Amino acid sequence: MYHLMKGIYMQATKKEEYSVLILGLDNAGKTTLLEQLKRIYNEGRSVPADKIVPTVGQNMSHVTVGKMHMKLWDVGGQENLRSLWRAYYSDCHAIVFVVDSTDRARIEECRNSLQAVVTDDTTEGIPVLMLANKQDRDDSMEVEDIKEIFNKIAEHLSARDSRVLPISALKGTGVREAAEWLAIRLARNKQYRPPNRR
Ligand code: G3D
Ligand code: MG
Repeated sequence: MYHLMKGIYMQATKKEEYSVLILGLDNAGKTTLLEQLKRIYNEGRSVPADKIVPTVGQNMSHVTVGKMHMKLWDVGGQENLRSLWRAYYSDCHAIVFVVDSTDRARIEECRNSLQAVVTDDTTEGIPVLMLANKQDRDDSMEVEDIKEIFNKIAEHLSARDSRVLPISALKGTGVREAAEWLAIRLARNKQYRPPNRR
């Protein structure tokens, strides 16, 4: 009886946590976004923008958005690292796909890459947030144009939550809105993909 009670107690007190996978081509701004989220939600414990180096392997950080605990995974986006993304799909609760809005030359590569992510069986039904990053730059594509490019993919997403939002990971513009959108969708999808407890 004691053990049973203890078990129930442990279940109730363990923190609920959602894993969020941050994907996108190299140079999209994934690590900058992760650091910005830490800056906003974890009281400034982050690496300054000029100290961020290209990601080899992965960065992981915990952030708390409102009452929701998130574990954020920033996995390297270089072509040879993209094959590793799949290993994370089945354990994640949402995907954030970061797009460099100034990189017109690679927008097609970006679209194909996102397409591969969302059509994978193991990502079925989880929320996908596309972020049109670097909106602070004069040469960035409009969010409407980026939406159009990703419209075709959105057809695959019809049964799940997806959204395209404009941000500047560097300046922090739109980052709160993105995090709040995620928090709402993660909670809404709770029955389908329950949080981890730790
Ligand atoms: P990645 O982790 O997706 O590979 P990084 O990308 O976060 O390392 O960012 C790649 C470069 O883009 C960095 O510039 C970074 O400062 C810049 N960047 C990221 N987000 C933004 C943004 O919102 N606006 C602008 N203007 N630049 C951004 P460097 O020069 O260090 O390579
Ligand atoms: Mg990086």
